[in-house]
Amino acid sequence: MHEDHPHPPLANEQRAQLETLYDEMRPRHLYPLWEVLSALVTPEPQTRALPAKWAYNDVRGYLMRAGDLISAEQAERRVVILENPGLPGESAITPRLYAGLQLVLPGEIAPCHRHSQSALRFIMEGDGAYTAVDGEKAFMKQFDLILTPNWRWHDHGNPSNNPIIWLDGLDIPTIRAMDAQFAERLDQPSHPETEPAGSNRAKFGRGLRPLKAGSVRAEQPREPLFHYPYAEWSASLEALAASETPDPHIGHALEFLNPTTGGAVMPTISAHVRLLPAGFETRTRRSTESAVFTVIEGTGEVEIGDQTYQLSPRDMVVVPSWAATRWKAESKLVLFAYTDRVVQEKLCLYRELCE
Ligand code: GTQ
Repeated sequence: MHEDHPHPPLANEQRAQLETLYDEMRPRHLYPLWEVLSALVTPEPQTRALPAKWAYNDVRGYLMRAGDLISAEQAERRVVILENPGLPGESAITPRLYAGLQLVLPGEIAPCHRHSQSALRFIMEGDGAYTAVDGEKAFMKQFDLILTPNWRWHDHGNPSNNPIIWLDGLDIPTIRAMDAQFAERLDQPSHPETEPAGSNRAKFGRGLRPLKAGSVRAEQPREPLFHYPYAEWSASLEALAASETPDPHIGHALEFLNPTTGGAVMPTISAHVRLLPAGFETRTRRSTESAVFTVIEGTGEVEIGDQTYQLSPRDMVVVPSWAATRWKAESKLVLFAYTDRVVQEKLCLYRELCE
């Protein structure tokens, strides 16, 4: 297990007797740890996930073809999954995260359901469609972030004249690893309206929260704020960039927060945006979180492990755990990212290595 303490070699006769022992153990579902220990307990993270990049227009082409072949109602969710090339068949972009591009055509409704998985939507194209969370609509604009936290009813509708496409980020593999998944459909396509559109932002998006008399806290969902508009986060990011020198490893960065906890937006997914000024190159960084990035604005390059990808708007890349990563901005580069950092922090596992 440790290279500085090599194991004494096995004699041939000893090896043969051990193999006999293993043969007798195997039908009883018993295995020798010492044969696998070094693969189980590794000095550094060993992930099956590989770095990868998807160009938006490439995925969009397949998604629009699917749009001609199957309705949102028939599909329940019309989504092309971005699958990590190292995790074939797992519907996962990292061992803990899922990614897909979802299309809702004008006039369509993706019917109301709820599930144990938490989801975020990052709007890639179109405006005027909505996600309703427990019957409150959030109307989408390009590059808005919308959450559908776990077990909240959600339906998507597109009353606009243009197709709407967004990046779905879910914790499907994490919840699968817990064997804790439940899901149900509402008996009608759209949840009845419970609150006017925008209520969540008015009540929780401005550093305020409802107050009631008495010692009992006003009842509210765990994640009451679920819409983070581009107009707001980009203004904050520009203001930050104007007021500080960029962090040498990640540039200027702002994390999206749950206003009731000051922590990550959902129990299993962290999300943030970054701005790298034109010409800026980060230093190399590794972290145990796995991350999905999309380019909002600008061009540049990213090195992820032994891969180098050219970046242009709406490209999507996946950074596996512990892959050495370096970003270069050609023009001003703005990125959106979601990661599993919050899970690792709760488990006291999160680590970074900054060179
Ligand atoms: O919109 O609720 O990409 O349930 C995968 C599963 C989207 C959704 C996905 C889902 C959804």
